[in-house]
Amino acid sequence: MIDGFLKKTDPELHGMLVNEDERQESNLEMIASENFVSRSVLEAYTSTLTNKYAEGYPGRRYYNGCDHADAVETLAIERAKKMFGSGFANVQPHSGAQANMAVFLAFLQPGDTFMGMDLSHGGHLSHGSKANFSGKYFNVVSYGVRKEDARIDYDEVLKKARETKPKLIVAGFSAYPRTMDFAKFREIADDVGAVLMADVAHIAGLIVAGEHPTSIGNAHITTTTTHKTLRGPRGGLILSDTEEHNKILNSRVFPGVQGGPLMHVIAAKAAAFGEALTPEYKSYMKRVVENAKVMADTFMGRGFDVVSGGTDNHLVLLNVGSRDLTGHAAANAMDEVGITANKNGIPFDPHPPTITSGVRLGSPALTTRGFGKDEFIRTANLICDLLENMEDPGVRQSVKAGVKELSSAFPMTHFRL
Ligand code: DSN
Repeated sequence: MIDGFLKKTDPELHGMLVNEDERQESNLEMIASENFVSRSVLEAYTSTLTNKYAEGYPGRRYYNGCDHADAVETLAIERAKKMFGSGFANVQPHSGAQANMAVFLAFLQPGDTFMGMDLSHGGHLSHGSKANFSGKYFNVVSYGVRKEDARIDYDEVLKKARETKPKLIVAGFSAYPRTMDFAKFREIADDVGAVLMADVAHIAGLIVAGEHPTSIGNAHITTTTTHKTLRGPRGGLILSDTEEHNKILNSRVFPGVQGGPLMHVIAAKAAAFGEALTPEYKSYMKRVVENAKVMADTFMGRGFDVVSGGTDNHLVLLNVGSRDLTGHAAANAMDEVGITANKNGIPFDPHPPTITSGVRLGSPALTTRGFGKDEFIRTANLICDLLENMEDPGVRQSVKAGVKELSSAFPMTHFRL
């Protein structure tokens, strides 16, 4: 956190926030959807724009006093367009799920059919889970991955699309370690006359840096969050290809699903987008992908089952079920020694989402911290040591010591002045 008044005015809350700073610094953060923002992003996030109501869009606000808000939002929009090479951008969604909701409201009526990846095969809650608005208000047809190789079966997607005639198809995921073929998805969408929406929340940074084929030009609409590989503040973003789509999406974000935009978050998005346009960011993303690969190779070298036999992106899905463990037990044991990850369902998982047979691990945050291949190999080996000896307190102690050594060697200096 940025030190200032809080320590004096509210020591109780200050203490809690410092505890979180310390947790982030002493633990190894491997949740694939998390990252560490720069000091500049954090500073923009804590700006006085948090005080400002700015319903509407630049030049067309419902409140006065928006000149500076307009300048900031326009800057964020221009940078977003430049980053992705897209024609139009809406930087107001408060989150990825709200970005997706706005797209659904733009192209679907309640009861209409859309297709999305099954949550248990790597999709996302907002891609049609029954527990989410997307699954409650629309008729959802889910596609998944093949049992043999855990890859999307595009022939099966086409077959299902022809049978069910969805109005919209979502190409996106939160736990698919392989390259997504957006061109193939567009062929399928065109075949059935559907709108193609790409949700690139996890791989946005890879796309910006050229480490994953882009959805722009294939998908009619692309949504993303801004806080994962993009390394910005928590929030959402919508990119579109035509004036007509942009117009309807703008109206679905505000006033469709949101009120006033979070202008301080939009300022922090502008700061992060500025960083993502630099050569340093490009080289960071290259390292993110290399580090995930080296991590997957290390697990497989130790005889662990990595879903799909490796990774093309920033995440690795470890099948701990094949070692008679649950994701729940494995992720908790990792947490105890200071390695933060999340239990995750794997395709055809026999366990429910609260238990699971998998652990999802990502390289973005630790790569930001400065970890290179050697450190990822060491970290993966520590995880294997732990998972092979779950009941051995001596191993736990030595893994914990290894974690401490690694975290101490990479202080989070990028945060500080
Ligand atoms: N919860 C995010 C993730 O961890 O992938 C997706 O919204």
